[in-house]
Amino acid sequence: MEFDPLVITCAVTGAELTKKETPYLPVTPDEIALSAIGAVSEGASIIHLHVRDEKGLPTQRAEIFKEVTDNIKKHCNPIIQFSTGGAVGTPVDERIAPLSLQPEMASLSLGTMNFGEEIFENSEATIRTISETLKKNGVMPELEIFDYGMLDSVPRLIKKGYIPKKFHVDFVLGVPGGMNGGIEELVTLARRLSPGQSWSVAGIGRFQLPLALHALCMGGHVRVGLEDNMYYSKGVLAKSNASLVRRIGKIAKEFGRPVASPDETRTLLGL
Ligand code: KMH
Ligand code: ZN
Repeated sequence: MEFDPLVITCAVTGAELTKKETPYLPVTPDEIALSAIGAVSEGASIIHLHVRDEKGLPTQRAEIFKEVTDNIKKHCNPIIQFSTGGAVGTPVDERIAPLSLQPEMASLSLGTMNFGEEIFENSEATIRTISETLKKNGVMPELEIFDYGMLDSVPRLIKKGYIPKKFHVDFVLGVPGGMNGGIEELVTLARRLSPGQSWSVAGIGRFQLPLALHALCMGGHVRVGLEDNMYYSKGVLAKSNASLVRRIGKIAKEFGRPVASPDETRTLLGL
């Protein structure tokens, strides 16, 4: 079977973890940029980016996104995908703030859900506000699908004009409150996509590696990184984002799927 080169996205820090859980989590702007550069040097072509403020708390402040992005771009040229999810509880006007910087891509979550003990709010009004801002700034969305119903709402949201024709799909599986991170769930979701639709999978925690391996064999793409999984193997913390990217890149090459460069990824996604 002929597959496209593998697009590896690295979600370098997220908004939920802290250094208390893992000392290897990058949190300052310099640490985040350095970690992203390391991930790119191992084959990541998309960086899913969250940033933190001076206290290490999640923020959507545009100037910090700019600082980190400028720093990364001095060394390499990955697609930088801003998070519009922010942290649980971030108001929508803050979530859209960094989009004025016109990144190549940004995430767009398609439904409200329990997120562990909290609520990740993505009402239709929130989705509309984010999607209008994406459109205004010419940013391609990556649709974050945490559960089956979110995928079902895609055609409806396209009809309403909330989702543009071109997008990338990312299944985020294994969040407590979302869809389970089993192989069956991934297969069921991927089967529902239109032929030729690009997709990746982000498995949370212990689901990261098995789901990535299955995506590799199914012709999908993968997202790895400390935002989703702080362990390298059972009970062993991952020492860097680069190590998680390196492992999947190595396996992909052995399997016969070359790893896509940033420019190959741009072509694949139609950016
Ligand atoms: N921090 C999560 C609540 C995204 O980046 O778009 C949401 C999140 C999704 O990480
Ligand atoms: Zn995120």
